[in-house]
Amino acid sequence: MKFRCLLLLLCFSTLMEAQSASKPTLAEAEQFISQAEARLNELNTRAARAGWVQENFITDDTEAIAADANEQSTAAVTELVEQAKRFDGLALPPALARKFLLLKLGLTAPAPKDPKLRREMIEIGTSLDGDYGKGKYCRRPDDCLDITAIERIMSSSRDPKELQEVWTGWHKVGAPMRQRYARFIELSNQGAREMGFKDVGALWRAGYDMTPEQFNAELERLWQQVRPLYLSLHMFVRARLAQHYGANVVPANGPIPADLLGNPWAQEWGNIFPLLGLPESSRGYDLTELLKAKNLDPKGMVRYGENFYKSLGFAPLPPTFWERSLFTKPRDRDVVCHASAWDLDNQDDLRVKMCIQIRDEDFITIHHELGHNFYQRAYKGQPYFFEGGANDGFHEAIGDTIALAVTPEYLQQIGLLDKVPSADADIPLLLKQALDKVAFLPFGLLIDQWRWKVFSGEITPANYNQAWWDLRLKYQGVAPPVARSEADFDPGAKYHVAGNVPYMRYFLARILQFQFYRAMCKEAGYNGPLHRCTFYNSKPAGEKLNKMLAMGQSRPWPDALEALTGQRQMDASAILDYFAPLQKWLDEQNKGQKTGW
Ligand code: X8Z
Ligand code: ZN
Repeated sequence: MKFRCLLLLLCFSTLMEAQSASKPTLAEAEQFISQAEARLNELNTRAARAGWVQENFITDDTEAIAADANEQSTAAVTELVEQAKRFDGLALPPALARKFLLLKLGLTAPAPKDPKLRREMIEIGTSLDGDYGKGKYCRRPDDCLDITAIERIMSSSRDPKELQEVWTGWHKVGAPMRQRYARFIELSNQGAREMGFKDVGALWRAGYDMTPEQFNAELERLWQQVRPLYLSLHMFVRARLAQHYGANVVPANGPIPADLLGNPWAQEWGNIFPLLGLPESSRGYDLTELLKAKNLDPKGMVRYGENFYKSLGFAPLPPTFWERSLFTKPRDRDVVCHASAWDLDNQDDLRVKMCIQIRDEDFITIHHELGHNFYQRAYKGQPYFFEGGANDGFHEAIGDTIALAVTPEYLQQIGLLDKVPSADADIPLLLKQALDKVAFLPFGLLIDQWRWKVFSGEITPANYNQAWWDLRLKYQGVAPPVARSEADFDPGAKYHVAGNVPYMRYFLARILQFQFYRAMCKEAGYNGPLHRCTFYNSKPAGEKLNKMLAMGQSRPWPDALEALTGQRQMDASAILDYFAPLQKWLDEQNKGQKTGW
């Protein structure tokens, strides 16, 4: 019996060797990919369910369960990538070759083949995400602030002492992550190398249908296009903040303290509009006030978002979306409040998870999240590997494109605003918009400049924090409000670093959304000043958008871009067009002042 068995085994392994040694055929490659798609689809659905529970109920147990599921799908990808090497060099039709590439790019955190190391990496990743979600700053033992409370204070407090204290308090969540983060980088880099990439950053940059060098050049080109606008905004804001807080708090020619910009990360500045010397009423309305006046609850806000998509011809969200989503921060447990959109089964189980506050910022974020959900549903007919954004910047841009069409005219049409303000309100409205959209650009660009260098080893744990603040200074012109050291780990106080979510996508999205918006306005037959356009109710604009969304990731992104905009290049001229009147106004305000820091 033993003998027979051994023989059988021998025969079997000889057969396998013969198969892997023989030249693989196209039919085998096709079969390999279709089996991989079925397997990963199932494992991902399981991991998504476990991840949903973990982020909605952070406990040691849910972390362990999520880590298990994540481990299984990560192990499967690692194994499949290894097996796929057999097909290297085989001439494949473009769509199939694309699937092989997308298989390799499927893991944001590639893991070592060694199961023990893989487990270690995944446990660290899950614990960092959980630590961010549980993060709190306790001013007093009975007064602990979570990130939602921190954001609220930083957006509305005008007391520099309080701002500095709360900023410093929140940034304490980073320090305990430092060592685990360094180990996480080490392990994931090992995984990337075993897959044939130089490091994880190289893997992340491989998802843009061009070489890493070309991608870097594209980023630089786009940044140089928008940098003058950012510098004008920075100069103006600094001068007005100096008037408000005094030159001892805001230096006339230096960087702006990062705690004074209305947001814990100084990434979007819209909340400090009231400090900039324009009368609050100059905008004609305040969206937060309108939402409050309507007595809207979080779900009601999401309904408005859904309604916009429906007006473009998209089908309503399924009932399960409303039953299963999280819209309000639970009182009695820790959740990851950072907004996200989920597609649990690659079919209809779409959800958002968000701790909604009744304010303008969240109204925009709701449209952003729904953009992910409508994209997910539009490409659900694609094969597994093509279920994704044309590139990740596209995914982040869709909802923002819709939110750009939330104009005074639109708000009036849906009954939130009585009277559309006159053209006098244009500059104040554009300024408010620029504080969010333009201020974000250098922030969006620098996070992964930092991370790519961390992955490549150019930034080491010994200078994590210094390098972070060097980039913040170089690109944003902001400085920490209190002295920092390598005992701190300020990158960890930003969700996407703790949660290992790539960030360049948001920079790309800030450029792309204006390009999409301009194209949809054109499709809707609009031809006034760009910033006044809404394409609410335009079926032609919706159809064009849907055409691009339905392509998913099946084609190189320039094809998708062309489908919506007719252009094959990312192009910052749309964002510049949109803000052209503001740029002119800022130039006048800034006369005689020094630019830069
Ligand atoms: O993370 C997000 C979304 C979820 S994908 C809420 N955003 C970035 C951030 O908050 O840092 C949207 C804008 C940038
Ligand atoms: Zn997003």
